Amino acid sequence: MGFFSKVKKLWGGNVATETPVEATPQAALETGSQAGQAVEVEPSPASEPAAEPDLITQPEAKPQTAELTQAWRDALSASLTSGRAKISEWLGILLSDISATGPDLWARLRFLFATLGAPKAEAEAFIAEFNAWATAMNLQKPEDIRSELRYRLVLALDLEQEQEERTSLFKKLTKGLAKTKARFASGLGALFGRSGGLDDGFWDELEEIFITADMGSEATQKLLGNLKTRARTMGVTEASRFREVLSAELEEIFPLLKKPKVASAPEVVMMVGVNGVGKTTTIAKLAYRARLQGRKVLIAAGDTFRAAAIGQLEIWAGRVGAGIFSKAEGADPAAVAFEAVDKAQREGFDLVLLDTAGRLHTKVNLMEELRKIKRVLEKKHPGAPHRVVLVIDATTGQNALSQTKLFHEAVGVDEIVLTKLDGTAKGGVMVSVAITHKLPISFIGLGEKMEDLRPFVGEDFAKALLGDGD
Ligand SMILES: Nc1nc2c(ncn2[C@@H]2O[C@H](COP(=O)(O)OP(=O)(O)OP(=O)(O)O)[C@@H](O)[C@H]2O)c(=O)[nH]1
Ligand SMILES: [Mg+2]
Repeated sequence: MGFFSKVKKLWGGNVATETPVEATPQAALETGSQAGQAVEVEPSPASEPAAEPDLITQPEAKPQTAELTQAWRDALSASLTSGRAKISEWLGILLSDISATGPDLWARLRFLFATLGAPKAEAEAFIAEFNAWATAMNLQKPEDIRSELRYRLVLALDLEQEQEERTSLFKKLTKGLAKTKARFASGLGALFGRSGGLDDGFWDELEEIFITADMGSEATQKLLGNLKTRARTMGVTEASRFREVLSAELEEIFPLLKKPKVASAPEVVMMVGVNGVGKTTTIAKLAYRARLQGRKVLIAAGDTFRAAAIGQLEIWAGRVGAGIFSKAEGADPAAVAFEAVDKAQREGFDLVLLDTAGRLHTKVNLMEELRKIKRVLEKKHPGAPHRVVLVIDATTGQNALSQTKLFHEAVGVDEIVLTKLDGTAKGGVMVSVAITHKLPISFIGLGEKMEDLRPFVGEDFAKALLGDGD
């Protein structure tokens, strides 16, 4: 569900092209702002016209300026009604001649939302939040403003699955994987280019490539076994056709992510992982995503070992517009978890993201503590934690395997977030984790910005890794 839950039904030709009518204050109230009202609205059939009271008006305070000429309005409306959501096209029109945030941009955004029939309260909340973020993060470069606005609109309007957005993410993934690809694929090109069949020499060479790519011996053996079977099934006997086999195997190697069943709100997500892997920043990024999708998010500071960890979370919560629950340094993390869920239940939060400490995984205490937190959560809120998410730093290579084993045995990991994939040559570790532990990867971190955490798609990963140019 996007933030503008009622907008998507209008996409694809049914956008309001008439001058939008003014929303009554009552209608604005009924549509609710995002806070505490993340009510799932079933999209109605595309043919259903928008309810008039939900439409917002053109900005009254600002008379038509050069930026809001009729020609500009017509161009934007035409782009929006052209049948498909071509994000870059309408975003280009929206931002033409705009180089800074300010009244001109807000007026244009109001027109965009009015044309889409967005509830006024949500449109105003979007603008206010974007403004606050741009100020807090000191967004000044036009490309940063554009990139931030695009991410926000894509999530708010639920457009992440649109082809164009997927293509843009794919490009980013390819860029992030460049070093891994260089290592993983160096040698593959020569191997696939040679004439002849899949003889022992071929398999030995392939094994060496996998080992060099930091895949580890256990995963390498499993992968080789799978590939032999797959080559037989596909009837591939030539080295020159082996790329198809490897590509098909990689596309299927990553288990699919299961949607958690949440019988009653809040959904509780427990983040685990060793020191410095990116747990806290990933929590901020996940909170940010969820907020942009219209959910009410509470961050719980379960890493009570360092005051700085609590402070870091408080800052992030403030920035991304999430609630925060924290206790003093040294407090019992299980008590933090319990009280945070209690607060979430009382105050109608949709999602609780629980940070935990990440001291060395070789310390047994940490695992005991995590088990205790899990037990307390289960007791407090049946079904919780709905997801235990293990954060892994891609740059650690083979250590990722032992970390996964330890955390999985201790608390049962549901999914993995792989951070710092940008700039490392060790991304091949994803393949070994998937093969060895059969755990799905939900998100990958491709940089330090909020928008750099993106859903993982195995098929795209395989394509990016084995695509042209190796
Ligand atoms: N390049 C890059 N840096 C990242 C990514 N994710 C996190 N980081 C950086 O990694 C560093 C550590 O992140 P934290 O979120 O503090 O890690 P943590 O796991 O909470 O660490 P502790 O609380 O000390 O256990 C920060 O500087 C982040 O900006 C990513 O995907 N790419
Ligand atoms: Mg942390």
